[in-house]
Amino acid sequence: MRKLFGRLALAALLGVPLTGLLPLTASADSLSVNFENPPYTTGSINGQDGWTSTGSVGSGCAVYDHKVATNTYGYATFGKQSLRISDAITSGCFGDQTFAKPLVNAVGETTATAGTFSVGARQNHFETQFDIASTMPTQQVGMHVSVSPDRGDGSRMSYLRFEDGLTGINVFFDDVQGTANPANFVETQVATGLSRTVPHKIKLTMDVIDGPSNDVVKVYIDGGLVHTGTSWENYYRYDSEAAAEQSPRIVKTVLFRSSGTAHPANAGKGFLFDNFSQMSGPILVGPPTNKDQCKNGGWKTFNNPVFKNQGECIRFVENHHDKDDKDKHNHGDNNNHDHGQDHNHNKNHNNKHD
Ligand SMILES: [Ca+2]
Ligand SMILES: [Ca+2]
Repeated sequence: MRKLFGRLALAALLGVPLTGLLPLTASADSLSVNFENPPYTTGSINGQDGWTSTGSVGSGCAVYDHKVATNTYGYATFGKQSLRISDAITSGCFGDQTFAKPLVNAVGETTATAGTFSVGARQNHFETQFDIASTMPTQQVGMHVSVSPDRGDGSRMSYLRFEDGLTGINVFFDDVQGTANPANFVETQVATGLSRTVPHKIKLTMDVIDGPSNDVVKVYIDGGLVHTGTSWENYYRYDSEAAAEQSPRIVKTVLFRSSGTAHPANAGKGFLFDNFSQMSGPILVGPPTNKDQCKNGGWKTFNNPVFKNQGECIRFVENHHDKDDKDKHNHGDNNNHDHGQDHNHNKNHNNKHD
């Protein structure tokens, strides 16, 4: 992990959240969007199926080049339409950029504030996943866009930035480390030179846990975990820039944002986003890795997956884990071996739950 920017430079790049009002639309706890027709039509996504992008229709700081576009790019998994975003036009504003249809049940620790937005049934786990691809096989100089879990007004709780580099798409992750004021934003490059000619699957998960310095954010690219970091909770808790609302923020949508230096040559091009999803729910517990974790009511503590009873939990472990163990430890004395192992794990189990 390395710090690429001084804090002021980074703050200028990232900007500061603005308070804004956005209409909320009823939705479920999870949302999957492929931008196909129906209901999506080409042109601005503002007002389509609960998405907002008021700038892109001329009602914001700038008319961003964020549009539902016909897929003429040959990506089979993208269907006939995708969300296309370029950095031809940028601004330092937030509430007028592109936001996914918000979830009903927001994610936030107990003290996370909602501003003008509704919370629903508060959850502590957020996930978003989407595919990104380039509209061009060659570099679009300067092309960049950021994607952030947000409550709907630019109160970002995490941050990914995609940049078109010399060798392909570069991906950066920013989190806030420590409790300093001003906040210590740390940028980490989590991917370098992703191919411009195939889509890439991006996934970000966020566990928010009561108290400072403990949220867990994970970034996956093309199925592999590339980084584990934390959220921006401590920026909102400790940085005097956030004095007007000195608390972490809820998350219920994803912000796609064009800020920083504009590159007009990228107009009508940029990156495609498709197969988007987001969800809120409880922090995942499991899967169990030892049968004794299922015993003494332990099966009830798992939600990944959920078990109906102890037997189902034990069968799951037998099918997913013990086979590996036996292969690894098959010395012909399985009975004794398993017995000793069970004993140890039982102790661990009790310690954890007492
Ligand atoms: Ca599509
Ligand atoms: Ca926390």
